[in-house]
Amino acid sequence: MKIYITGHTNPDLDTVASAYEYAEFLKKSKRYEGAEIIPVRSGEINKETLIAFEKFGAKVPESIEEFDIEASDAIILVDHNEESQRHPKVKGEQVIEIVDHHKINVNFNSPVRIDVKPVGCTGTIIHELFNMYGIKPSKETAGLMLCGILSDTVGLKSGTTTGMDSSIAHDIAKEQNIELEKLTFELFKAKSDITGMSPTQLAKKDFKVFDFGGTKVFINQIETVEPEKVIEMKDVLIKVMDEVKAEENASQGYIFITDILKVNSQALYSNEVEKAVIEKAFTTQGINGIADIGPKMSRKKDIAPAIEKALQS
Ligand SMILES: [Mn+2]
Repeated sequence: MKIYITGHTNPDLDTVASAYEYAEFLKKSKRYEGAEIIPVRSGEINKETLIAFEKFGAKVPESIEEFDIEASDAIILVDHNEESQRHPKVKGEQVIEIVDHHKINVNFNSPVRIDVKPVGCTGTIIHELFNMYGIKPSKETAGLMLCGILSDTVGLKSGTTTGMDSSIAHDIAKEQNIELEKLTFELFKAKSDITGMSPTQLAKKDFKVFDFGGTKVFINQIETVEPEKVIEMKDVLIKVMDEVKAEENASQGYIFITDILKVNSQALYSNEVEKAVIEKAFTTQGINGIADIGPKMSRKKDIAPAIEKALQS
């Protein structure tokens, strides 16, 4: 039997890294002895992910597209659970485990092992599992965990950061003699690099599609140290949104531009319905397609729940 481990589509650093990390955990803990464990990625990796894998000498998982997944194979989801964020090759009946730190929105026909914790990063949960089983992650895996934590918690500053994320990050940094601030800055720089990206690519840079009570909502987030560079492109970004929404089967679509140094986000919307949702969700006022939503950084904790709530009422 083969067991594939995959993160969400349009992958970010934590999602690709946690597939790699969890593969090592399963092999070392011998949970599925005899099975072939294969970490994969559900899409092209971004610059930040590439830098992290290169820095720690880890091999980037191959694309799920390269494999013929058979009905007898099993699939493990890391860093996501919702059907709208799974790769089309992932069939619900093949899922045997979920390791995640997002809101749960699943429905399976058979029992599934689920490890979900409200921490800042999936890598943190996997690190905890290593500890619980008395095994140690390799240097590469620990390095990726550190990068994933810094990326997902925006340098341990996001509201999603827990003491567990912070202490694991500090432990790994100490063990490998890494300066946290320096590594954080390297990742921030890679994350903010939008050179060569078309408006459509930028509009889909880091998006997720949510199903909020039947309404499909596209939420893209651009985390950057140079928000003005993105805001300069506001009008063209808004213009491509109709096409992007159609492609992703979403009836609403938003782009959030997050200034990761100043800890502030602005929302772009493309019609009056979306404008009303943003104004209600964040008690703000939109002007010409853009609204300041204040010191909010986390899509999971600050942004998506506020939109879901505004849609419900
Ligand atoms: Mn994550």
